[in-house]
Amino acid sequence: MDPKSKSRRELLKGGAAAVGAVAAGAVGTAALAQTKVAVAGSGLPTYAENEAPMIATDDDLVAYGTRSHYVTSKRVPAIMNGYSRSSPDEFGLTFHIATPLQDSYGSIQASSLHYTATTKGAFIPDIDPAKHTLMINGLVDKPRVFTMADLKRFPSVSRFHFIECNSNSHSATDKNVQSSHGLTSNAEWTGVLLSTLFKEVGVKKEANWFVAEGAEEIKGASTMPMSKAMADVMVAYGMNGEPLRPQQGFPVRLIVPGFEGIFNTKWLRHIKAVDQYQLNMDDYGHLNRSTLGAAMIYQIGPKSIITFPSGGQKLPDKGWYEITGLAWSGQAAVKKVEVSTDNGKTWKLAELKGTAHPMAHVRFGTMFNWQGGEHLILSRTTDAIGQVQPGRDELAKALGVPVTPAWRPPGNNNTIMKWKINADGSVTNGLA
Ligand SMILES: Nc1nc2c(c(=O)[nH]1)N[C@H]1C(S)=C(S)[C@@H](COP(=O)(O)O)O[C@H]1N2
Ligand SMILES: [Mo]
Repeated sequence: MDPKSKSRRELLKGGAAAVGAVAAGAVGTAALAQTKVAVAGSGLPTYAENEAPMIATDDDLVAYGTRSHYVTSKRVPAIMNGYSRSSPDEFGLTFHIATPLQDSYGSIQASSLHYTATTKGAFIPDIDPAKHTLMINGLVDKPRVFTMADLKRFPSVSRFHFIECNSNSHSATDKNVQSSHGLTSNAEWTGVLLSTLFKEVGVKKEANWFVAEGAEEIKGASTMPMSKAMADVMVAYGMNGEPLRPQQGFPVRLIVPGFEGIFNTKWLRHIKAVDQYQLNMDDYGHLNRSTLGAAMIYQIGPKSIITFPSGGQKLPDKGWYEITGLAWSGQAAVKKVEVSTDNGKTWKLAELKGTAHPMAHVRFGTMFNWQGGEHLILSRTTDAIGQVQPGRDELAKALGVPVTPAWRPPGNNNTIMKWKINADGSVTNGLA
């Protein structure tokens, strides 16, 4: 059944029920009547004018909630203007689906809106957790097959981490923040550290790398440095307080904090300790045989994006607004975020909203009194190891390439984005 027509039916049914409930509760009705008088001359609506209909919620809604039917924000396929992994991709599949960052609050995304990327497009493995296993073998002393129940018997960790696809690369052609930066999301992940499992099976000295493999027909498989496994990689089964969602790799996935998205293997079924880098299906040019080099290039640099006001939004009137957005780094926690409202001539320290966790998004904000002029607004992250988010021109100069509006820097593009507040309050891409 169409969920919309169902909720409309429930609404009508609920209206009748609400009338009955008010009539039955005499004390309640009297109390309400008093507040139905408008304050004379105040211009405020009467209570009755401000009243909302009561709607009935059915058992399913009570059992597992849903959002208000007034809230319609959605993930959409990443367009990315002809970039190789745009949707549809070179195989005709919808690979990457972007999260609506323009509508997000706080530092995490709702699980239902976390961006998602799946090489097989709409097809994902449908895994029965009771039957699923994770095998760890290769250069280990005691190879072992773990059930989901086995994994949950180890000490757990819960940590905030972002995931960001390497193709989350903005240019002057992006109309809004969902298109320019929607391939990153942040969540609280729960699971067991991979180092705990590796200690359990005993890693041999020569095992400098490990390969993680997903359960699909074309297996998502990546090679990563053993040093990263021992530092902070998680074998995660929980997300934002509940089991992983199918799109996020149910029942178990890898979280590789700060590494680009593709390494965060979903539907994880096999980890192999190896002595050399393995070239797998997932490599898309990530080949780097040096352990140190791999550790450097896989990690996302300090980055930030203003989500309000951003492309496609509008400031209705002159006056005060909070400029707000998200900041992160793939190598440390965020130390500070600065915001400029004059195209980078002057910078103001923004407030971080809550704790900045390592390799996690943190919300920032700063108040701005818009007096109707044109403004190029920018944000810039400095992380806890002192790295500063670079400007686009700065990076182009370092690479010795010209900056055209469509230029998307190679690799993990962590350059500064600009939004333009126009004189009429409309907001557009400031790189154009
Ligand atoms: N098994 C498997 N793991 C995978 C993928 C995949 O297609 N299969 N996609 C990768 C890519 S390209 C990205 S960007 C991240 C996205 O994680 P998310 O869908 O939870 O956002 O998962 C990675 N892990
Ligand atoms: Mo990706």
